[in-house]
Amino acid sequence: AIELGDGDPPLSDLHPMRALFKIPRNPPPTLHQPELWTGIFNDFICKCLIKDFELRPNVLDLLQHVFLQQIRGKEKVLQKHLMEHIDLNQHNMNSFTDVEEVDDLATLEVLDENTVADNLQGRYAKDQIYTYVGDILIAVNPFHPMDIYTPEHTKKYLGAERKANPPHIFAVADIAYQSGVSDSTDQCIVISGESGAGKTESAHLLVQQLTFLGKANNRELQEKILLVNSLVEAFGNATTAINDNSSRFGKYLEMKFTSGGTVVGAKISEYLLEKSRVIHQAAGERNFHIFYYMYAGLAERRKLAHYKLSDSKTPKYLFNEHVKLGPDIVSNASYKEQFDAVEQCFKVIGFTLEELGSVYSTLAAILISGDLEFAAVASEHQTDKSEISNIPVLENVASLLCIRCDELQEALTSHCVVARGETIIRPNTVEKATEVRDAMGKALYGRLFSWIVNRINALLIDPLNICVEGDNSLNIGILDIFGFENFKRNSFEQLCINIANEQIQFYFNQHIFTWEQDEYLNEEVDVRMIEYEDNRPLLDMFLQKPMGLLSLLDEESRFPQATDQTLVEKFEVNLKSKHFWRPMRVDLGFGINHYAGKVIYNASGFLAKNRDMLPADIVLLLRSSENLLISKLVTHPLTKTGYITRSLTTFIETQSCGDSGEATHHPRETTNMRTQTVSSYFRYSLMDLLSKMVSGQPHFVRCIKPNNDRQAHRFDQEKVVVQLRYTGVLETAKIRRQGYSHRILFANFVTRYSILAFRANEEPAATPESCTAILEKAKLENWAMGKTKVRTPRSNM
Ligand code: AD9
Ligand code: MG
Repeated sequence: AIELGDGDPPLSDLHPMRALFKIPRNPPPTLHQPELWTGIFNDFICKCLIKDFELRPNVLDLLQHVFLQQIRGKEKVLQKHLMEHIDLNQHNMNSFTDVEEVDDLATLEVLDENTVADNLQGRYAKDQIYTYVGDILIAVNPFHPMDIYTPEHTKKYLGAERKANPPHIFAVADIAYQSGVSDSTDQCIVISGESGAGKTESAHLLVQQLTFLGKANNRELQEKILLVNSLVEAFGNATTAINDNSSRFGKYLEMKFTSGGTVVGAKISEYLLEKSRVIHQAAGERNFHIFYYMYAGLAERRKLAHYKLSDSKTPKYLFNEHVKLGPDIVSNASYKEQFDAVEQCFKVIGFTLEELGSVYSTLAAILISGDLEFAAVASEHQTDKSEISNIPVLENVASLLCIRCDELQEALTSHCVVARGETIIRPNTVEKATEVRDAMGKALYGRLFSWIVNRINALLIDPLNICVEGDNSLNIGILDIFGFENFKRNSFEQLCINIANEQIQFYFNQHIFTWEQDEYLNEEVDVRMIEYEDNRPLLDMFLQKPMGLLSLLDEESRFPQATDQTLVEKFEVNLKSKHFWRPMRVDLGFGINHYAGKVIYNASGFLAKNRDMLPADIVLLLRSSENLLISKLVTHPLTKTGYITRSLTTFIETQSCGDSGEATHHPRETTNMRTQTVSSYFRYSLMDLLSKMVSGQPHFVRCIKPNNDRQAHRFDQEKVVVQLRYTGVLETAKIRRQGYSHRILFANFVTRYSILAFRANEEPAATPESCTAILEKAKLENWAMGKTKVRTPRSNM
């Protein structure tokens, strides 16, 4: 310990060292606590100097010298302590766990993976889940209810200066709203992050705040807008292995305001619903929520029989070894509540009771159709004929769809072709009939989903006609898509989802890059051109015509004889990109090196999924339904609102159903039927989405998942760092490091380093001159003086 004389003042009295070292006032440390001083000095050197400038012995010596002088004659003892504690050669940034937490990571003196993660971790431990990186909001999923979304919080963030409050998703809504109204420009809030990171929750909170900001004096409309998400998500979300409420579609919700900022309506665009989930779910996963809600809700109302649903046998489409019809579905109180809530949403938004009944009938028909069974019929001439072996099930489906039973049987077990001008009926094999059954279930669900979305839009796009023509109305869009996915087995759905994420990432990069450049321009700092990793080559590989992956897929889908094997070979021959490879020993496998990591896809089923065929016989039959909704679902176009809608569901078969030879479909059957593959529609949707996003000023929310177990208060640094890396938060850091990326406000710089050039009791002004004096005195090199900040290149620690 250091021996001090009685008269020694506490060191905290020395100004500006107190500010410099953040010496606690109460109680102030004295020289009796050398370990505290050592810690402070250590902290100071490491946090400021090493990080602001590449560590140079001359600076360190100088600083030590000044520091030791400041504490008046106790050099030797302190020096010994210092040397013991600071092993500069083995200095490791990561050992500093007491990183100062900041609201805005862009103000961190070090912007590397570990510092950022440390910062987020420190904040997360205090339930501060939101942090800014410049104008981007990072949201770390708390995995427990938070009390920061109360009406008081809503008011607190209303038109407030950003710095006045801690970071918050409400602040993003506010900024988007204020800039929209004041600049009269459309705004677009892009939420990204992996599955379960909190995108959908964030989207809800944004709508909540924007509805409040839009001060709708029409409470009814306000209520309707708030219900839209819940309603659409009941149909488009499902339990997956990762997230109990996983979005299985992309959603762009636009809120429409008058130029004065009053909310007048809303509109949803939906993208790429994962229809295959209707007929099959991976182990541990479930079908779309609505099926379970409806089952439980109808059971409680004793209406299962009305919709021909069994109360004793789980429908195949819901069957899952972990889900029992009785205890898990029918008696599930939460499902019943959800059903009531969904019905309430429908009613409040304006759906009629008749429409509701039709929706339930369609859902029930889909469920029951999954139980249709086919058996092979051997006959003299045809050995590949099939028939339905459970006629009562067929009758139920036909009755719910309001079509004729015999016609349904025929449409499932045979198909019409025209050969040499003659219409021929050809039988379907059991396999083919099963495919048709499943195609019908998927198509009905997809179309029902689109119809619901369109109906909501018709009811909610400025229902009161407030925005008269000529009024420059304002749109604020909120994009909530499915996050990047990499499962053990990845199929066509994952490919589309990941390409969409690739596109969003590209858009993000563009903006961050531009933002960075603007900052240099504003500060009038001369920098060399910054290069950055961009994923454009990957996007080109997917989207280019005619040799991009999607084009190749479409081309192959046009050949009846093509197989998934020939498809992968086509990819291999034509995709000349370092981002594509064929893994050894994986049948039908191909690998893509995505921005967020390598994914191995299995091409099995790609062609069928891309063709997404629904036989014309089924379309025509459904069109004849006496149920208006059903016939509407299969009549193109689906929309009455004039807005672009998803038309994945309009894909119907125009090819020869895999039949060989010269047979083609009867012309009558293909009239007015548009052929479009999933991938070509997907490409079109991406462009549609981008055009919407580009037309508005973007705001980014980056959701981070802190652990894989959905646990509250658990922060897995490694997992977070991976996300920071691929979401581009760290890419921004990388870009910054290449130039004078590190910036310190004059005032901060002077406070921090004045002792290098000024006496301890001096308080130099926060001017470029003071900063220059310090920089020159300390013989620092490679710095640039901006208009408000000193800039240095940061060392790559
Ligand atoms: V996916 O790509 O659609 O599978 P999301 O949308 O990113 O995914 P979601 O918003 O559904 O994730 O969040 C997952 C779960 O995290 C929610 O069901 C909540 O239980 C939890 N969560 C997310 N954000 C918050 C929050 N702000 N407060 C409390 C939250 N819980
Ligand atoms: Mg979601």
